[in-house]
Amino acid sequence: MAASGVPLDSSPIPASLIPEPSPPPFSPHPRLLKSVGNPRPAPAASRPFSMAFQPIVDLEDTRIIAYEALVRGLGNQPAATILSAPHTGGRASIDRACRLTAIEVACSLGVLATGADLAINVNARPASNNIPSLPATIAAADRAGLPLDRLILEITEEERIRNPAQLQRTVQHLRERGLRIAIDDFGAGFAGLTLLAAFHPDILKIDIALTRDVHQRHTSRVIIRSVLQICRDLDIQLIAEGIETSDQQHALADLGVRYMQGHYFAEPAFEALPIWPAA
Ligand SMILES: [Ca+2]
Repeated sequence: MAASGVPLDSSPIPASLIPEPSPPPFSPHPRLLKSVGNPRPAPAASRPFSMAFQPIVDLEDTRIIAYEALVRGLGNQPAATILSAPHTGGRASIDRACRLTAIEVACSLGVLATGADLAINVNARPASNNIPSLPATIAAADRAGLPLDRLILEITEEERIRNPAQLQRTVQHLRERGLRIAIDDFGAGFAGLTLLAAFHPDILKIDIALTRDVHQRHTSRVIIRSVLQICRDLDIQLIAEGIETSDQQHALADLGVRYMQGHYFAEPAFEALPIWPAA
């Protein structure tokens, strides 16, 4: 993407970018301390949630390229129980807290030493149809020692983007800081060709809606083959989500899909970084 008119790394964040309030200090859940073997003083107050991590795998090199952080309750309750609960500060506040927790927990678990990147989720805010500029998230990565080029932002679009120019500016600002941008859930809801055209992502994650029956549906295979060609032409990394069976994996591999994520390879692991292939 062209970089003209976008501030450099050391420049102040443009006023057009949405500010992100300073985070509270991170307080890991006591159970986490046991799993990482890195004792810290007992936290005064734990966060109301924690994280699970699911690998994104490279079928060609047989290695994990990234872990996606997925919010969970302290008892490994599903994300919906956290995200649908009322929170002071609203959904944007919980989304931000999730990102900060994901970075802190992943780094505590040793994601840096694995060589894999960390993927965290960002919602395009319905109120402004934009994404936040994430200074608190960037500061959390700095505090945790996570280089920004090891961080992937998976952008989910909850409503149709009405201001693509502003979205482009924010995305360009983040990419100049070294972060990589993924379009999440491509092919579902509003995350489609309009978002792809609005900015040039580094990564495209194809939604389970397209991969679920890929081995049985000619139409899905034709669409994925076409999307793969778009990604090759635009130098975008394509990841297929929701892989649950060997039939799906083989059908996608036959199409030329190299990167995949799903239960077939590894379940999301609560407060742990699962290995793949399993020993
Ligand atoms: Ca995601």
